Amino acid sequence: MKIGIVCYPTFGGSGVVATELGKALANQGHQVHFITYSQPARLDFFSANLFYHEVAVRDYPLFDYAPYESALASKLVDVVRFEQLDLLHVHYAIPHASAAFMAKQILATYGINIPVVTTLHGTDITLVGKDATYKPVVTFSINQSDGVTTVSQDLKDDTYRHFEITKDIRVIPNFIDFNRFSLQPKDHFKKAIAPNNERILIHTSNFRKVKRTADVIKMFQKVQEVIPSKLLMVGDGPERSADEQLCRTLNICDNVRFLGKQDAIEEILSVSDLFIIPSENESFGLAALEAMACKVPVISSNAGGLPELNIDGFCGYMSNVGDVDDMAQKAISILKDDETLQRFKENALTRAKDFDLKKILPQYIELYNEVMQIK
Ligand code: GMT
Repeated sequence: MKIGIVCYPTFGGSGVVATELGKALANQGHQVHFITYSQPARLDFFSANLFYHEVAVRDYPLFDYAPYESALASKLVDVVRFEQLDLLHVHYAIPHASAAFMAKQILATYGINIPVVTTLHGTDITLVGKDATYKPVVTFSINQSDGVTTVSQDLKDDTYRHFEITKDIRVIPNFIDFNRFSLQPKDHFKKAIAPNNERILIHTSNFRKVKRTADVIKMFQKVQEVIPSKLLMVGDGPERSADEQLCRTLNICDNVRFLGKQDAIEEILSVSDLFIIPSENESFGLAALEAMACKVPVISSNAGGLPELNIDGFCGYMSNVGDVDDMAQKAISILKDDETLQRFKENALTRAKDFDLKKILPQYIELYNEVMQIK
């Protein structure tokens, strides 16, 4: 197949899923064309089956806001026509699904019928998409897609709840590539962070409000009072400064390190003992799955699709959103002795295997074949 993938090329979960999916399809011999405004973060190598087409947005003094959606639609028309693509797969509804719809209409005037698959990732539905600013366009473009997927049952339910959707939605969860995410021997790194063999807790995100990063710090403050431990805060975003200030106020700076954005996240996860994800909402929680694949158990909130990933009492625990006392207590119960911690670590890996790329990739290929047949 010749597949066009549209995504946000950043470190965000939707861009990561889109890029990893494209790489996996290319490994299977499909030709994959990424169409976006800059090189996707995890597409930094050469492969014979991978192509990247940059969407250039022309600036003009008249524009307060450059029309990216029009530039993207035009680029899609161009790439589909001249690379003879079989299918477009767009990740994140806004503005990718509507740009794909426009491209599809234009391509029809050339006698080309290009099927479009839209994957909804979370905030495109739960936060941004349901806002009246975008809702009619999001509803329309989902309904016009030939195939629609969500990354969890919860996101599927939310989509039907908030939008008037006439299309069938298929749940295809996030996946993990064990070739990259698995426990690596990084003892020297562990020693540097936790010289006295303290437990290492970790949070990775884009530090947006929805991640409730302050809860990570508040629960850690309670954990480190009982168990000698360190906290690694990985990533960057709007809440980081306030979180750093909170650490100063709580007087725990010696035990907390803000590492900023990191590429080799699997190496940092490999020295970690517990992953914290207390999000207000989380359609799936790819960051938690990456941790589990590296044998790191998870303390999560029970919001959104997190209960579809984290099995309470097996590979971690769940708490109500904002209940930092409960999160701290449950973290302590996992970290308190080596035997318990080891059991949760093994279980985390066991659970991650349910989302092995090898199991999930065929579900996308099956959907591609279905939408190509009805075209
Ligand atoms: O988590 C974020 O803020 C990034 C966001 C995105 O759209 O890139 O991630 C969403 O998509 C991921 C991949 O499908 C999911 O694993 C995340 O749970 C989801 N984030 C939210 O729902 C907040």
